[in-house]
Amino acid sequence: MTVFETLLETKKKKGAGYFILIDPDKTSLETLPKFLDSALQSGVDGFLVGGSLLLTPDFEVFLETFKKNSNGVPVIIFPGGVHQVSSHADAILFLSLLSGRSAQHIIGSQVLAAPIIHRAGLEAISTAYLLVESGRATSAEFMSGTTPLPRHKPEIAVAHALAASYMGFKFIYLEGGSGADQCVPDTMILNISKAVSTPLIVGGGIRTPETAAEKVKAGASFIVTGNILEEKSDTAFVKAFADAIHQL
Ligand code: 1GP
Repeated sequence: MTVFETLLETKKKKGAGYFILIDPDKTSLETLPKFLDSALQSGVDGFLVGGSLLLTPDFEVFLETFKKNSNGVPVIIFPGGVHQVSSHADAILFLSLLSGRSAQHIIGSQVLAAPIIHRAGLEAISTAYLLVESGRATSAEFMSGTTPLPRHKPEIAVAHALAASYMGFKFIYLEGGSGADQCVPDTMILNISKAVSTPLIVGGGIRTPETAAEKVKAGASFIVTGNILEEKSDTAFVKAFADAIHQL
């Protein structure tokens, strides 16, 4: 079974899935095994690994350690650039920044990355990446130099999601941005989920299990949390997220 098929099964069985995002620049190799153990006990469905920058010298070693401690739960690269590819992961989100109008971020970097991904034997999961305005400039917005979708214009977001679905993307990632002030609005998620059947990943600024549950009720298939677990990562808190997201 591919990673994508496994994730679809998770959604079917649990109602929605929970992804934890780990930025290699913010997590030390020493603390990683303990953190992963706690996350696995809590019922996480997948790990996303990546960041806007990569100051950490060894992405390969980081992913190798990650994979060894992930107990079979999918490890998926969430790349901030073409330099974030490793054969130690199970899959990579093959992102195209459809909310922007930069050819480089829609297809240019993808052409550079494709042969590297092919050589690494990684499963590439095509993902339409839609940045959504979230109160203040985020790293993704700054680094890509693109304008996010206006948060109070769900119809514009729906048009982008429809385009993504007609283009055959496997996932649509609605992204408020790491550490966003405001997360993706429920109305936007609701409108998009009514218009397309492509599974929606929603992340950015989700700080409580209650907020995560609201996003699932609005139509999110997968929820991502990153920053909040850098502040607080005890097993009970992570489990509260998993339980709020698994609504079946
Ligand atoms: C960012 O969607 C992810 O790419 C997670 O965001 O770090 O704000 O949880 P947070």
